[in-house]
Formats: sequence, C-alpha cells, structure tokens
Amino acid sequence: MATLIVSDVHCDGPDSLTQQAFLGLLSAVQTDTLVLAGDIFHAFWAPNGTPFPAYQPVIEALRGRKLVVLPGNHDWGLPAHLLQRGFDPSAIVVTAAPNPARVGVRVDVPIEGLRASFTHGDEVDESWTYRGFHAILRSSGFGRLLDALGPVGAWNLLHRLAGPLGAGAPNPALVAAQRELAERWIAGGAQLVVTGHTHAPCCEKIGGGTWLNPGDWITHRTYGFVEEGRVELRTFTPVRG
Ligand SMILES: [Mn+2]
Repeated sequence: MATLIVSDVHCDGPDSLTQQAFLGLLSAVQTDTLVLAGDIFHAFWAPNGTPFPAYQPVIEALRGRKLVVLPGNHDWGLPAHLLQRGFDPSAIVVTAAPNPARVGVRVDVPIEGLRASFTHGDEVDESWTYRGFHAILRSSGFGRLLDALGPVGAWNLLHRLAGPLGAGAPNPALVAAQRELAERWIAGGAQLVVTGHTHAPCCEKIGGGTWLNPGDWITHRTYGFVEEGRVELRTFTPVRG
C-alpha cells in the first residue's frame, strides 16, 4: 500500500521535540512498511539487552510494524537489538552489518514495486578520523564497555560522544558524494536510492530512478512517502491540540 521512510530523527527522550514529533508521525501516518534509515535515536544502546528507558516509547511504537532497519552512526546497535527483543523476524528486514565495525551498509529490498537500495549514507565520509572513530565505536569491545557502564553511564558516555543535538548545516561535499553514489546505484539498476545522514532533504530524478534523502527531524521534519511507485518528500506538520 505505502511505505514511509525516515532517517536522522535523533529522538532523545520524552522531553525532546524530535521524539515527540516522531511519535506524532507514527500515530498519524499509517503505512505497511516503515524504513528506518539510521540515526532514529541520538545515542542508542541497549545495555545488557534493555534500551535506555528514555527511548522505550519509540521502541514500543515500532512494535507490530513491518520494518526495514539500517544502522546509523548514532544508533548502530538498533537493528541487532530489535531482532533480539521479540520483534517478529518475518516482519523485519534487519540489516546489521556482517562486520559491525564497517561503516556503510547497502540494503536492497523491493519497495512498492520499485527496486530500492538503502544506506544510511555515512560511507561517503572516507576520512580516516571518521572511519577510525567508528571502527572503535562499533567494536564488540566498546559494546562490552557500554554494557559494563550500565544505563546511566552508557547514556552519559554516548551523549558526550554524540555531542549536543545540533542543527548543523549539511556538508556539501558529503551531499555531492551521496549524489554520485545514487547515480552509480541507479546506473546499476536501482529505481530508488535512499541516503540519509547529511540532514539535507531531497527528492531528485536521476536517469531512470529517484534519489531520496528523507532529511532530518531537528530542522526539517521531512520523510519519504512511497506509494504505487511514486516517491515523494513530505513535511510533517503535527495537528496542534
Ligand atoms: Mn548519521
């Protein structure tokens, strides 16, 4: 029927406007499939299998939906967590990286009759500082450290690393690199290519396909909506009560 695509929501607890707005979207827009293309949470971990209590309302709102879940650089542990925590495995296309330390995971899954390819999009950042930092963060050793710190310690450490919920301008070099990536994948047969990460919403026809960046929820509150082969970028405007 329809698929909703989001990335870079940066939910950060019940007091955060991003989380409130995202829960509003989930209750207002019903679709068959929900694609979470990374950085849905600002600093996700599930110490010893239990996600941070501040994120629990979102996890519960995801239950019962058909999900495609990609790791982001702020929530790389989310796909594996959802699989382990009783989400119906047949209703979820989880995309934990074969090597969890790897940055950039491409997922090919048909969406609404389109050959679609998804990635969070941070693999276009090839700087050794980014790659090295994320190799450490996504290592099993760092995961064990977060588990040992427990919910409060892990929350504090991850928030120090993630930094404040900034509304930084998109990095033009990364956006250009993502456009090239989309061109390549479309030339290879994809009809829809989705990249997030840059917080730069766009929906652009390239050759025989569409490149979609669903944007972010700190600044834009945009999402992708795909129905009967049509791809749209929409803005969420909550009904104020
Ligand atoms: Mn990101």
